[in-house]
Amino acid sequence: MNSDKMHNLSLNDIRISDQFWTRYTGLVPKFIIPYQWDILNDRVEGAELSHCIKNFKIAAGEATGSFAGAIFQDSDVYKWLEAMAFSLQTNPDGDLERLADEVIDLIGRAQQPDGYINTYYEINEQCKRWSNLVEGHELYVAGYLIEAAVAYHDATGKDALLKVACRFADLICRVFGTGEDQIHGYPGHQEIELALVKLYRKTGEKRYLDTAKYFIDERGRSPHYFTREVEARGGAYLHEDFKDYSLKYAQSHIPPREQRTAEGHAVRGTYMYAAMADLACECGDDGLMEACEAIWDNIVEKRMYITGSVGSSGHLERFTTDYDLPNDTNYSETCASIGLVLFSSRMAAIKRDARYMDVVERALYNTVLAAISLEGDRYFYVNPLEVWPASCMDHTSKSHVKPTRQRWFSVACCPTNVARTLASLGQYIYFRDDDLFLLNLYIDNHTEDLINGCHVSFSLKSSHLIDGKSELTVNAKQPGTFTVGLRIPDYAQGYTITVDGKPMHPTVEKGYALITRRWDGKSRIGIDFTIPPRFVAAHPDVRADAGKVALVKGPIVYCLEEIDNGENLASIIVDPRKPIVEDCDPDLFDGTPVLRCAGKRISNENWDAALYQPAQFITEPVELTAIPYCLWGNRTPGEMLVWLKASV
Ligand code: FUB
Ligand code: ZN
Repeated sequence: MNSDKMHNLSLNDIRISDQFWTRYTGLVPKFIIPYQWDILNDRVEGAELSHCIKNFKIAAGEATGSFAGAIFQDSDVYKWLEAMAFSLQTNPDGDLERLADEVIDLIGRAQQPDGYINTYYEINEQCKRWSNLVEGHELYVAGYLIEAAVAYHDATGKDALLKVACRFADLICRVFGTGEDQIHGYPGHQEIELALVKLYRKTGEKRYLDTAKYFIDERGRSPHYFTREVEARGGAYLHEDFKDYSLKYAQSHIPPREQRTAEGHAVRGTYMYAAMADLACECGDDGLMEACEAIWDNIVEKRMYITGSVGSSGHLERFTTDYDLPNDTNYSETCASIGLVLFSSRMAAIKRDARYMDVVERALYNTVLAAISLEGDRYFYVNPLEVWPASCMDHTSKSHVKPTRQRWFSVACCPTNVARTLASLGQYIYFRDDDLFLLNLYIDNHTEDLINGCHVSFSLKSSHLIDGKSELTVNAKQPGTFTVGLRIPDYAQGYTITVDGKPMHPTVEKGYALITRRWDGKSRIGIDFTIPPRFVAAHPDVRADAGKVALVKGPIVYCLEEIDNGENLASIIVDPRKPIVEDCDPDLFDGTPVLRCAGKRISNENWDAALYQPAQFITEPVELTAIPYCLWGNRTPGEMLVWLKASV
């Protein structure tokens, strides 16, 4: 299995020039990294306090005070650093690099002599290391440190952070395992597993891979480590939320390789599934891969929102049951969508199967982008598909739903996760192997690579989101034979492919149209997908969407907003047989295509004070404007709706 895996290109080698995406990716070095730096230093007025840098200073003995923030607060600094590292790969910037080096020095000074680093436990000396794996997050935080260190080494070749990470990882490898003198536990929040695989790939040190594998193999074994740990504490929890804790919450009810459905906390789950895919590949473990395939199918066929988000329940941020996809009380945490991207992109590379990239694309274009404002200074943590702001009240089933993006959060895992995802977008565009080059995402870019010994440049120009057209220019500097594969997205209703204007009918394998030939000099591959806007329905067993339709075009899910369509969006009915018109208004989101269609609204004219009366509906015609879901909440706050009532 290992040998079949496709590889990502190095971010150093990809330049994104896409108009749709650079609106966001361009903000990373210019605004997002500096803004988040100010946040981490508590310098943004009106934002929740982070205290992150202060915690490191206290742990390093350079400031006084007590720890503040969530137990995993350090992870925000590490994710910010990883975003910085990815950004430096594509946008070298001396000032930002100097800032990163200063932060890395500080982290190094906060590390303890035996390699341990976690400011919560260092500052709160009475809290014993590794004593509360259920809630403690030490391994989760360590994972982000390791990922940042690998990325920073990739970006700069500097090894200061990598040394810090390796020393901590070495300690973790000594502390955890099956040996008599080792702790037989595993993380309460998965993340270390995929980080250790990265560290193994970076350093070639097998102990990192072995420990990642140990964490997956040990998890869910009976007698359960977490049960014993909680019992040893007399059933006490650090956080009140954990009173409803169950083994399923952290996917430790049965061994991961026996799991077939997505259960429990959605971020924990998706991170673990991503690590399982890595390990299945590295260790040639077919049993683990079988579990990954089944879980992925369960998510995508029964537990995922049309926007590529997961986690139907606001309570415990978790997966629930098949087809339970409520639109206004869901959690759909940004980090969980990012976890789904991590899982699906690994599956795509390992299985060489484009259907996994369909999900990566769905999550990126919808939930991940919705999570950040157009200015980059505000974020969604929870991503509902239906919002009536007045009803998002404290102490209700919607208390977690915020109708407007926030500057920051007291638990702020999502904003830095968005930053690192945007900064590393390039990694998803292509996969490559010795003689195979696969185009996954139709995002304008330029890259160069050595394929089958031949130096080749690839340039993609695409107006995919508007008219379905793209052109990939392949420039082979020396003649060479290799295969170029083009992903045929699941939403394409038809397509044509040409090479230098001549129609081609390439074979399609697992969703990739494969063109094998001897490439010599410049060739232009034209790809024209039929992707009209359309109404789609959900499986009839999705109770929340029964009798409703959503507007989509290609990967983009659309929604109605109050500012364009008036209040009470739930009173609108559309006829899915009626045409949808595409329109571009230069004054609306810089001409981003919007969709317009006719509908009708149930009027309240014939009602007086009565709450109920004999059914008699009066409707009035309305012209509706739908905008991309990812852009909602960027204007006057108000209602938002994805699934519209349909006259069937
Ligand atoms: O526990 C760490 C992070 O905080 C989780 O991934 C999020 O769901 C949030 O609860
Ligand atoms: Zn999050």
